[in-house]
Amino acid sequence: MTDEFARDLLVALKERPHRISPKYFYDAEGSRLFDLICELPEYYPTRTELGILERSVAEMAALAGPGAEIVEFGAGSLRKVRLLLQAFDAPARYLPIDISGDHLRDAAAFLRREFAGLEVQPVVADYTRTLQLPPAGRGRRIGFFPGSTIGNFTPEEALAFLGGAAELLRGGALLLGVDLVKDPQLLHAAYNDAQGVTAAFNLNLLARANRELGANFVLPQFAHYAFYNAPLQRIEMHLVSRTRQAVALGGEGLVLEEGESLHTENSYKFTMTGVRTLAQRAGFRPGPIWTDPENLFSVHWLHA
Ligand code: AVJ
Repeated sequence: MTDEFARDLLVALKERPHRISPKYFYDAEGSRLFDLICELPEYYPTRTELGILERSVAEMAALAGPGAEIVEFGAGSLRKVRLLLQAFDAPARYLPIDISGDHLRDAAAFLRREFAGLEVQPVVADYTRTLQLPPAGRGRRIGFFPGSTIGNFTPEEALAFLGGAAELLRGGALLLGVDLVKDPQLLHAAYNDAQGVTAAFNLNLLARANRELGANFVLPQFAHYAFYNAPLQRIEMHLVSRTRQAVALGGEGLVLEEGESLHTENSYKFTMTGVRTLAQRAGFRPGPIWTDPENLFSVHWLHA
């Protein structure tokens, strides 16, 4: 990961526009900051999705049927999948897929203790690439991709990911959590919180480069800049250079001009019909949609 980070950051600084994958946010400190984001008053997605799952998990369990196995793309917080495991009828197996083996082992140990009789089979893999899963059991295979993580993909990547998931889950379904298009002011606030946690999360990318790669980014010389790009239906996060400055990375010297930006994340927002159309093109048959009273967030049942 460190080598890949060094290589990608160097490429990001040399090419224009400067851009890097948001996957590099998530070292231990970045994951801690993301957990704090999820608790912010302005950041509605986590609590809204949890509310939707709590209200509708019985219906989801009925659709899944007995002895289902849950395949989670990215082993995120255990809170969400725990709701499914508690409500489903004798779930047979839980297969969390994550690139972090440590995180997976911790999560697996925890759930094995909590759900006796549940087989937990972690898969250390990058779920954005082609996946090999252990042979399916007898129950239906239900994919779980919450948190609107799909919003980090470009539309082409999202289609490719969903196409792969549809094949992997054939005969079962995908439970997909998606953030919705809404008042731009609400979107803007969710990525520009008053306490500056999102700014710290964004800047942690440079702090991480200083820690891991021996880079010399001066954090106060960079501004967190997040805005809603309405025509592209996405929040964009950038780190904008406040001055002309030199950066040393991997024995190379680079210059950032005043106002130059490093694009660190896209977070696409969707309409409900947009999700259904995309899912259909990827080989799913769209099923029920659950949402909150304010239509902030949506959870989709997609038949594979
Ligand atoms: C984890 C990708 C769903 O896009 O809202 C939160 C990440 N970035 N605040 C999102 C994030 C800034 C989050 N996802």
